[in-house]
Amino acid sequence: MKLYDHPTAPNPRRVHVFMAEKGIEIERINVDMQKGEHKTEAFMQKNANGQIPVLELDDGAHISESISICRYLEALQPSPTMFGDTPEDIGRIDMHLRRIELLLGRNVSTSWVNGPIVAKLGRFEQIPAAKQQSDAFVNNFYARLDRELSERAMIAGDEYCIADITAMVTIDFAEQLVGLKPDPALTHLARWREAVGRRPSASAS
Ligand SMILES: N[C@@H](CCC(=O)N[C@@H](CS)C(=O)NCC(=O)O)C(=O)O
Repeated sequence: MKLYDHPTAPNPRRVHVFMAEKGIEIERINVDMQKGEHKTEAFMQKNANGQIPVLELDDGAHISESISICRYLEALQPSPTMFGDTPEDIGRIDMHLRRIELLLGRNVSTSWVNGPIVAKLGRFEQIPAAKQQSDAFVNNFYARLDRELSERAMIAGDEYCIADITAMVTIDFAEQLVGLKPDPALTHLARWREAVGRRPSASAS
């Protein structure tokens, strides 16, 4: 197998952290996004979205979407589980994962697209009202996570899982590149971030 990715991009980071948790190693192919390698015709054959990461299987098939790649790897190597192993755990973890991706991730993405870094690229019309709304959503979501983390150790329960990986990567991206740092007064969220950051997988790149 080969993983087409980039050492510092956030979506590939989810797969890197997941692989580190599982002790999985895969040959990496660095896609130079500055040079637009992810938009070439050859790359679009691998992923019609023109995005990384993409997993190339030994038979030449391709799987893109970070979570789909993680699910494929989990099916190959179930232990230690990151998606749950009982019906209840699987449902609960998936619920939290979807909330992180569809609510937090989507709004961080709106703030990113309408923020100063992307504005300089001139690729998207800037909509300041959308950014104002998504910034507020993200800050409210941080407060909600803080309340939830006052009652349990990790995002989806007491065990570390794929929802923690996705939340950590999304929040780090929001903090470092979108200017959406969680308020330090959210002490439960800060405690959780410290705990997930102490895991060796957190620095996988
Ligand atoms: N939903 C995809 C998103 C992938 C994605 O947005 N990747 C970024 C790098 S972090 C990318 O390739 N951006 C270039 C583009 O969208 O043109 C996933 O979860 O893997």
